[in-house]
Amino acid sequence: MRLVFTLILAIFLGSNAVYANEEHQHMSDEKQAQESVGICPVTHEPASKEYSYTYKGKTYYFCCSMCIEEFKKDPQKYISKIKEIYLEAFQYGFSPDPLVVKKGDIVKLDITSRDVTHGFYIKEYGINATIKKDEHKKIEFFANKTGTFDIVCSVYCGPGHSGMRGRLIVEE
Ligand SMILES: [Cu+2]
Repeated sequence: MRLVFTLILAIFLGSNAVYANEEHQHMSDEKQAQESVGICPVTHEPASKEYSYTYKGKTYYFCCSMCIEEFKKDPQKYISKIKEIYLEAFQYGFSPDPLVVKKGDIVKLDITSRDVTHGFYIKEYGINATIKKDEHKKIEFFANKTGTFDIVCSVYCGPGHSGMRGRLIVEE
């Protein structure tokens, strides 16, 4: 029984990964961020509104019903990998800096701007967002690449714009 389940899961994960890649080519990152309900904590693929499960007062979204069952077996195992981080952009930097996470984390950013409109661009993770003053943007990504990455402001925000940098460190 267990083997059958594993096989089905493997097939499902395989097809899902392809789907995610195709989807990515058609949608801009901005659009994807707006429509997405985040990343499935089990497969790390885009989650769907249709598959939600509330645990200890918090609602989590999944890519399929099987992932909900998987999550229920050991919720803490998956929740411990979700890092919620509040981040501020300002003239001319980001706080916290560096932003430090671990490989395998699902990073949920709540980004705001203290002053003017800024951009939040991380090339290696395909993230690019625009954040207006006092606006809160939620950005989620799966930290699957280790290293130190530049966070760049992608919207002209004043004379110091070109020097506006932050760092993302993804630890092994
Ligand atoms: Cu800026």
